[in-house]
Formats: sequence, structure tokens, C-alpha cells
Amino acid sequence: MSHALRHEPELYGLKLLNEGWVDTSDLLMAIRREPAFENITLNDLENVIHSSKKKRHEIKGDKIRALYGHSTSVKLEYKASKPPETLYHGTTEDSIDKIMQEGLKPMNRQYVHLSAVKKEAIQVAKRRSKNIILLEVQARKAYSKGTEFYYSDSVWLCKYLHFDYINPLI
Ligand code: HQG
Repeated sequence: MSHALRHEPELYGLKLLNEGWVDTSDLLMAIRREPAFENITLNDLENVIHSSKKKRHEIKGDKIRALYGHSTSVKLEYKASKPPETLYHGTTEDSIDKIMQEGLKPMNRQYVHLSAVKKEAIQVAKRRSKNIILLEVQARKAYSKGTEFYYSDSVWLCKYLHFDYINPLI
């Protein structure tokens, strides 16, 4: 579901509309082509969405979309928000030198993803490597110097974060 709605909709015969929406029935049809999921229902999609702590997807009327994480060029209108004093980003030991030279970049996605909760940022890093580094981001300071932040229910987003505002913790 995330791959289709964030990254390669065309692989599933889908085209994202404005703000990343697709017809839920089209997504269901695409997922059902996979034999393991041939009996999947709207109820199953709703259960996946609501059983997750992170609000990754949203269903409204007959449409569904991913709320963040996109690499595909669709545009979502996020509201700029004042961030908390500190945010966190989990990364790998392999990336840390580059990050401290270049800052945090969105890489293949549209935004840098940050968390208000240390534990969540650690989990994000752990899906990449055993050797992780937790970065503390002075978000309020970056904001006061002009970095725009956006909040999408469970994650904080920004286009780029300068290394001046980043401190490695572990
Ligand atoms: C790193 C998931 C070298 C960055 C997660 C990360 C998140 C750099 C990787 C969301 C760099 C990009 C996004 C630089 C950043 N040099 N490496 N200058 N700047 N990086 O997957 O934050 O759970 O695109 O540290 O939970 O890991 O699936 O970003 O390691 O919220 O809903 O480049 O995706 O959401 O990796 O994850 P990603 P991410 P879900």
C-alpha cells in the first residue's frame, strides 16, 4: 500500500490525483492482483491504517492516500507549523559523517522526516542498520532562523536541515 501510494503508483496501474489521492477501489483491485491478497477488503485496509501508531494513510469518501513519505512527485499541501524545541532523526553510522558535513537531505523522498519521540526515531534507523545514530535536532532554533517545518499527524517534515542544528547523541 505504501509503495503504491508513496513511490511507484504506475507499477500498480495507478495515477495519483491532486494531494496524492487515488480511488480506494482502484487500489484494492491492484492489491488483489497479488495472489496472497486476492480477498483483501476495504475493511482490511481500514484495519491496517487504524492499527498503526503512525498515521501513514488516510481514507476520505471513496479515496485513499499516503500522508507522508512520498518519493513520487505528487504535491501535498502541508501546513507550516512551529516545531517543538527538539526533534529527533535516526540514521546509520555510515551516513553520519556526510550528514555532519552536508546537513540532513530528503535523499529519495520529498522531505526530511523527523520525530518528536526518541524511540520512534531509533526504530526508523533500526530498519536500515544495527549500527545507528540518534540525532537531536534543535528544531525551534532552526525554525527561528527560517527553516520551515510541517506536521503530518505523526511525523515532522522539512525540506533540508543544516548541520548547525544537528547533534549526534548515540
Ligand atoms: C539519510 C518511514 C547521507 C537519512 C520512517 C536516512 C520515516 C543522509 C536516509 C520515513 C543525508 C534516507 C522516512 C546526507 C539524510 N548524507 N545520508 N546528507 N541526509 N540521510 O528512508 O528518515 O514508518 O528516505 O538519515 O518511519 O529513514 O514507513 O528516510 O537514513 O518516518 O511510515 O538518508 O519513512 O515511515 O532514508 O525514513 P529515508 P528516513 P514509515
